Amino acid sequence: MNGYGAAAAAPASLGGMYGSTGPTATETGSDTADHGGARHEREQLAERRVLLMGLPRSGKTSMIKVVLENELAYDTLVLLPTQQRTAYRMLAGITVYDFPGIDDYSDSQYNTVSPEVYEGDTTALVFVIDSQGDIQSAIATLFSVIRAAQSVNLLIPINVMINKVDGLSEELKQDIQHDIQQRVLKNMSIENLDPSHVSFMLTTIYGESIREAFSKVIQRLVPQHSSLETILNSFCSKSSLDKVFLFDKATKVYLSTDSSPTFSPRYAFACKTIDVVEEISSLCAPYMPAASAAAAAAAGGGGGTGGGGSSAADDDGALLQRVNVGLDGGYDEVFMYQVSHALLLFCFGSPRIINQTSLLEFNGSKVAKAIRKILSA
Ligand SMILES: Nc1nc2c(ncn2[C@@H]2O[C@H](COP(=O)(O)OP(=O)(O)O)[C@@H](O)[C@H]2O)c(=O)[nH]1
Ligand SMILES: [Mg+2]
Repeated sequence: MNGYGAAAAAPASLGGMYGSTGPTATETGSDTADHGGARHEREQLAERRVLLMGLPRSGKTSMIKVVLENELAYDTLVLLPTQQRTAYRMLAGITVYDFPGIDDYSDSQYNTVSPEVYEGDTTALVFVIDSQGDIQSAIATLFSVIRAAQSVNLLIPINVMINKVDGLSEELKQDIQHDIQQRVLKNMSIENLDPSHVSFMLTTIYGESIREAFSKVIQRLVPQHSSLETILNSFCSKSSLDKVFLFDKATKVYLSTDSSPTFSPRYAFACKTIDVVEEISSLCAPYMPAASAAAAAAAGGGGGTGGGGSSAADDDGALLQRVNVGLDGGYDEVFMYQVSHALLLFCFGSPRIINQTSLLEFNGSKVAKAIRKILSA
């Protein structure tokens, strides 16, 4: 659907297996990197990184396939086990490292994870627990990882994703989360580990919860994330908007949002609307005023229009699209602003802003320029 998804999420070069003495290859075999003697040298890891860990078959690789490579959840049913750590590059210089599953943390393979993997204030840890699997072993392994990570980086965010919650009732999901949360926090206090950077999320690859969870993890790693939030706050207040998301179009992960509360149904709605509008756009010939079309073509951006609303492009090819939708029984205005070929602002507003589209376009173009500058996108 999007023009660059595969390239943006393609596996990047691989770090070697820790402690290996020979060349290693990516899972896809497309890239090799020699990290002979890696135990003694510094790891060649991306500065902004997400470490994806957990027991085998908890769903780590599936998450990546669905979120970063736009595969259907059903296509992950027969994934082969991950043999080697594999890197997937995202926007904004962030790399997600998919680790092989860990059966037993004391197993030599995992014990050789170099401590510096956990270092740095732009490193985040995601630990995936299968909600329908062996939770006891998963928690034991999680503790080994927390001990190792906090011994070198006390501030590392630890995101526990309780996965495979599809098909569970709301009540059961809450019970499972409560149970896991209680056990982890209790044991942390017994072991004198710091619980303040541990968070818990319920996820399934069969829904938007996995993209939302990834968004929350990744936001903190985005360059100048607090400046982005300030820009979006000001965009909201100056343009009478209720909520703005800055989306990576390829993955529908949001890189930033304003500081008002984020409600999951709104995020899920935004994802679905982007899909629908893109689908319509791919079917319809794009309409653009002649001058704007030329500017968009020159900037190499633009994309399609449509989705039942109006559109206009600014000098940089950034494009405003308006879509009327019914939300929560009420009637909201939804605007999408193409910041670049890769980024999109998704704005929720009340019906009264329908008369202020020129203000929105003006402010949107300023905000888009500032975002492009920050993210070099
Ligand atoms: N029902 C369900 N199955 C999932 C989910 N996530 C992953 N799976 C399945 O779990 C199995 C193992 O997934 P995989 O990604 O290989 O796990 P990994 O070893 O942690 O990388 C696959 O058959 C996936 O389809 C989920 O959210 N719900
Ligand atoms: Mg795997």
